Amino acid sequence: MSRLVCVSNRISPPRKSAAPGGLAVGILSALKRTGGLWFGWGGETVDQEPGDPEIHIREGVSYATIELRAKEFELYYNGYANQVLWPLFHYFLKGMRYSAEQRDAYENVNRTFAQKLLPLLEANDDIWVHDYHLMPLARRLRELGVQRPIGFFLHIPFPNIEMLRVLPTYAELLRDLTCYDVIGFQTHNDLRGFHSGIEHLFGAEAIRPDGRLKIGERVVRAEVFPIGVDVDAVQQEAITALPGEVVRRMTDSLMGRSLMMGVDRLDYSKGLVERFSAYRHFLETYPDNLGRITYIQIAPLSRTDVKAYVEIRQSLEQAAGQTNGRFADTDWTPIRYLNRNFPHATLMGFLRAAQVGLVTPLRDGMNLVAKEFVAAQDESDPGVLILSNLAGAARELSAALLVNPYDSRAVGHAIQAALSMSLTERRERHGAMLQVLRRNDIASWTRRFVEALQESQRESSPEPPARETSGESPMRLVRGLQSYRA
Ligand code: GDG
Repeated sequence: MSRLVCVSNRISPPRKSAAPGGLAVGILSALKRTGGLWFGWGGETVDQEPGDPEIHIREGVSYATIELRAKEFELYYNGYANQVLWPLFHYFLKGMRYSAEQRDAYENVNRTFAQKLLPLLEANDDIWVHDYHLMPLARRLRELGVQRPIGFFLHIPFPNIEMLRVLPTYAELLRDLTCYDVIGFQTHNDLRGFHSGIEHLFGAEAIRPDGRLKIGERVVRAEVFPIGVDVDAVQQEAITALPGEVVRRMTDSLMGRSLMMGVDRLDYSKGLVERFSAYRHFLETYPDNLGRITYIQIAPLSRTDVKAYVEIRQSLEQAAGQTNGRFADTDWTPIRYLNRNFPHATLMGFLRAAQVGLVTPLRDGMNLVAKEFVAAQDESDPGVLILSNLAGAARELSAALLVNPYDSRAVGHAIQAALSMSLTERRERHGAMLQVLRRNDIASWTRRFVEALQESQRESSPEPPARETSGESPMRLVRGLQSYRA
């Protein structure tokens, strides 16, 4: 039996509440199911050469964390990953700041990841790399002799070649991706974007009629694996949290008013400025709702060292202040805007308590909050999801009220429609969405990807030569020690 090794930029260390972020939520659910190793940066930067990985084992999952050099981390993470790749892949060209120095750091960090991971690998590993921080990792691992299957899943959108071509090193990026055996995308749209790049670089014949890519002698699978949620776990969390102290205090404070909830990392791609303006528009257009609805927006801070994130925070504080200043009464605040982090279960309780879920990113790979909102609802009296048609989730959740997040009038109308929707229609829409979520939950996402990875190995080489390891694997030694570290 093979072992699953997940690799991501940042790992959620054991004994700490999961960091807010869809990637961590997805990987952890995958590994809890299969067991295996999660390898990534542990959150510490150093001035000298990073040491060996630290390893913790908990509930069948091994966590191996590495340190990164402070200077390099700044250029790689705040720089190339989040000021080049993130804005570009989300179609925000204005926010993109390219520099060759950042690009070099990105390459170096990927080389470090490969070097530090190599000694931990075993002969039967299937390696699953996550997200845009680590696109060159397969190339680096191959250079070190790794022959096991390596898959890559992109959690964010993949742009069309006309957008990708803005990146000076776009060809290298595409070539690096073809070093993987399986490349997974959230939606068909992203796969089409990737295909447009492959066609541009290698010609249309590189995409075979069966969908496989033929790049030189290599056959690569590029497919769609929309990430899902653990429906039963979310439901259970929501039901349990609802009567708990924190959620109870919140619902009591509503004094019978309708609740509209938004939960997003504070990120310009999540469309919060546009959302606040749509809500203002709604209050102006439908003044009967004044004093009758409370909108709670939870937006934990993220990437606080990147300028664009500092700016968006200021704009939001201003926008929330303006709306509250204009419409609030002595006993009512229209927007409660919180930059706090909550335990996941509490969030699910908040979502269950809401009559409206407002999820309006300007561009999003998938958006798990939209799926969690549906899963958290009471099936007999469900709330209504308002969802951006520019989120990957809109493909599956077509029974939501779909809106263009830039159109504040349309979003305002959707809020009104959600608040006045009949129980029959709410149930119909919710039932349809729940069915989709159950069919494609987090377990089937993991299973489908891992199966594709294993099949790719059988397809390309029936008897893969194992990488030679001398003596006992360090991973096995650590398992023997059963070292637990907080
Ligand atoms: C990336 C892609 C894709 C939120 N606040 C807290 C918290 N959360 C949880 C939510 C949800 C997750 O974090 C956020 O996931 P999203 O999908 O909404 O957004 P990204 O972080 O941008 O995720 C995205 C995803 O990867 C998965 O592939 O869907 O498109 O951008 O689960 O509930 N969790 C905790 N405290 C919080 O305050 N514990």
